[in-house]
Amino acid sequence: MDDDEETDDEEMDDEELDDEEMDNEEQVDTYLTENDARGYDGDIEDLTDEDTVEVAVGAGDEGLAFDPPAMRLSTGTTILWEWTGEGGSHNVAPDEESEIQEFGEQELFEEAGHTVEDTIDEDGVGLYVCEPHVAQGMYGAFIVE
Ligand SMILES: [Cu+2]
Repeated sequence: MDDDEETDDEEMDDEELDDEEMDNEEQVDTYLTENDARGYDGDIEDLTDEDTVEVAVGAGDEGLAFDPPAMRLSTGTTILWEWTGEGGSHNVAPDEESEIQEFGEQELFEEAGHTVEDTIDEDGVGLYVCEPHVAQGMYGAFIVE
């Protein structure tokens, strides 16, 4: 009987972990789908265990997307936002419903080669938007775990 109880407990823990992961994924997917995020096809790019990841600001045919629009990162990863020079002036503004708030660039920049670096030391979900291009679906999101 003792063995059975132990097994049940382990199964419970696994389910709780899966639920938490699913919540993060669902949050990212819902956010990007509801906002018609450009370039998002349902794929959350797995970039865990990378020290630094690059996100193009002004990607896609018209320069009105983030690339990748959705990604999964490990805690402590540095995000390097790099402006492409396409699509006009952009910023990277954390959404007010974003769990992680300490990242991005509030100011507008247009010129190619502008970069901003953020090292993300907390777990959770980051949701963000380029404020001048809300109507064009310039949205992005990431999971840190
Ligand atoms: Cu923009």
